[in-house]
Amino acid sequence: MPKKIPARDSIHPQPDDKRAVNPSNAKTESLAPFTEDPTNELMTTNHGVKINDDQNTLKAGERGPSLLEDFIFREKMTHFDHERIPERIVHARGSGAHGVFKVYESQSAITKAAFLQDPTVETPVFVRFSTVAGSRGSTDLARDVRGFAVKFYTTEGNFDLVGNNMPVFFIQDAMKFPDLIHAVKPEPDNEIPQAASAHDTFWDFISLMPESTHMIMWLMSDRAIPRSYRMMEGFGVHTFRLINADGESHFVKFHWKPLLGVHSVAWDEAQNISGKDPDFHRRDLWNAIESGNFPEWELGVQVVPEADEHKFEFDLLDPTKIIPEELVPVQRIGKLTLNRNPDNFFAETEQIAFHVGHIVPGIDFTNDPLLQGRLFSYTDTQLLRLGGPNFQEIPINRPIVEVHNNQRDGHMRQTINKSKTSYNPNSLGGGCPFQAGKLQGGFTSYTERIDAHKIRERSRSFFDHFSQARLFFESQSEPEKEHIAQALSFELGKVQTVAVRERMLHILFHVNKHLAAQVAYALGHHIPKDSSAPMNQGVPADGDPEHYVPIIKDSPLAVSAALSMANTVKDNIRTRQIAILAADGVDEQSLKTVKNALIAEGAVVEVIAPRQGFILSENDEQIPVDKSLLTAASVFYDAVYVPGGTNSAATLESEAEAIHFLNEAFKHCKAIAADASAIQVIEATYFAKKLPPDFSRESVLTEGIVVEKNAKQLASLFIDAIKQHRFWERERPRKVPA
Ligand code: HDD
Repeated sequence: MPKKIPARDSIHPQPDDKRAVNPSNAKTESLAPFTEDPTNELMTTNHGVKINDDQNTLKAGERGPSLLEDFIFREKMTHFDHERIPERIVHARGSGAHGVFKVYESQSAITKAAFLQDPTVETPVFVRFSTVAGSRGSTDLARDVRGFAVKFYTTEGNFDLVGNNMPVFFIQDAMKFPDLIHAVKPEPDNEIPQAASAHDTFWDFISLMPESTHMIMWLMSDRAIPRSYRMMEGFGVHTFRLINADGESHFVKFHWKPLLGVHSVAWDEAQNISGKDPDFHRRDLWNAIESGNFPEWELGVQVVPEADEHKFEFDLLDPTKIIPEELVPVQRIGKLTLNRNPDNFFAETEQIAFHVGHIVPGIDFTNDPLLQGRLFSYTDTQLLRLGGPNFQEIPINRPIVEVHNNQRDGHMRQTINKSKTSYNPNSLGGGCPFQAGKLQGGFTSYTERIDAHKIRERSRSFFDHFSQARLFFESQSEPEKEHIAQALSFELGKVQTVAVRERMLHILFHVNKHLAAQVAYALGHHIPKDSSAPMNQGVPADGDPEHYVPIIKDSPLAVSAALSMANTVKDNIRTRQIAILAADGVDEQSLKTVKNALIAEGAVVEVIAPRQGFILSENDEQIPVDKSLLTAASVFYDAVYVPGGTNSAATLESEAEAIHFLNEAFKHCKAIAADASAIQVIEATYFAKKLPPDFSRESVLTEGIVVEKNAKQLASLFIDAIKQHRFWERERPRKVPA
């Protein structure tokens, strides 16, 4: 039995360490015996022998050769040589955290799942967010789908909700998954580009797969460049089933709704962050949890009774379709809170093994052909990645309930199974372990009636590829539409093969003619007129091209408000990062008034000055500097404030980096505030001339620029502006030279 070591929190409780108050839960306790802490311990080999010298190899004489006998060196080096495991074939780049889930009220009417019954029960979870295409070391800010995978350690075993931050997928059948990923990953001859879809093979594939059009709209939207993992929605994508105690089934779509709202960065900002801090999202998640700003999401469900399966214009089994919230509202049934960072990235975040097939009684699959294929892939991939069939024994993967079955042995087996029998039925082991009857919580699959021919085909109900792509596009605000057009122009602009670009224009034509025209113009192409030609997806198996011709129709809904990020939560500034640009001679009164007001609203504020250390205020007070203009950049912040003070303003006005900071913040549509006495700094920016002659209260909501004498008044206007997140209207008339 390994030594029982207390979890990190109880070893090093610190006064300001919010982690110390984390409730311990069944998963924390299950991890504790495997947790190592070197504090006040002596160094040993892996076999427990104390090490006297970790600096030198054993040698034949001071200047002689090293000896093979040196078991300490051999062990250390061998372990090092074997430290790496294959990265995930997709979603390699990720970041994770521990947390808890609580249901608001019993969901017994629709499901018997134990973790959805009792509002007093906290279910431990581990969540991993990820990008899809990039390698482990790639940037967080790539234009990409984000993975949103949640492992619930329930009292009935593990339930994994392995979702994304977009509610649909590129393809309808898992058969196409390797093709999709081969197309988006770096090209095979030169392994370029890293973590980017802007290249020929991706768009070649997409242009031949009209079923991907809806997902492409999401991918080209700002959803693909989130401000933070904490500000993303999550979706289970497929239609699943919920099963209640009477065996009744309801179809369900799972949603995660972030309490901070859904926010993104600008594309130029994303590219800039990728260079300056490729760990931007990882750092943001880590810092938020370390500082006690625990990220929260509500679990939402859209529930469709079994009898309504065929009520919709689309097929519930088609993963390229959403159920618009106007048709079936999202009911918020519980809350997820991430409250503890992992102790060790590799042991927890890297080794966690999700599987869409990990379900518990009360939840079941549907026949969505993408979901069905996923049911095979996830265990298969862990066998390679984690090295064998015992990956479920890795501490982070263990359920909090006991495991008893007749599976045995294999590489790295940890469990010491007692009993002479490892087969069932048996009499020598008393018949143990027993099968669990229904009343004992044994899992039984939903008894769906299937009466069908074996057939390698796709249902005709899957062939409307454009109506929801159009619904998504039409539901966007004007700036969001503009961003989609720009993203498509960027991505297709990187494509070398003219025929691929042309095929994509034909597809876009079916979404929105104006969008197709805008992109065609940017690419220097003709606006497509006839759009029927390139719609087949290769040669159909039965030789009948009819089977691959998309159905062109409209969605019964013109727009769906939930699809636009413009309608998201904008009522708070919690955890927003605010920069205060200051220099020696700053007016400490206004600096402190505004800083305190921002902190009181939950923002994170940093003072940035020409150099690190301290600045001296007008009244010779020392004000600590958090970052210098050299290490900070506007792209790390959501808003910027310039306090008054004649000398400070004069210094900043002549400091090119400070002016660039402001110009760039303006370019990226962020809230900017300045004390009236620091107006000369604003006047030194290129955008000053674009503003109305006197900046007033009225200018705040349209432009997000506040210039004000009274610090309290300024703080309140500035806070209102930051709540808006970004002032996208500023982008027109463009362009900004920052
Ligand atoms: Fe997948 C990982 C989400 C389709 C095969 N997938 C993976 C992860 C997420 C998703 C979030 C990372 C989990 C983690 O953090 O460890 N995948 C999705 C969603 C899909 C989807 C929402 C469509 C609705 N995936 C999909 C298909 C297949 C796979 C169709 C194959 C048939 N996915 C995998 C995989 C991965 C994976 C190869 C790589 C690493 C892993 O599983 O553990 O098995």
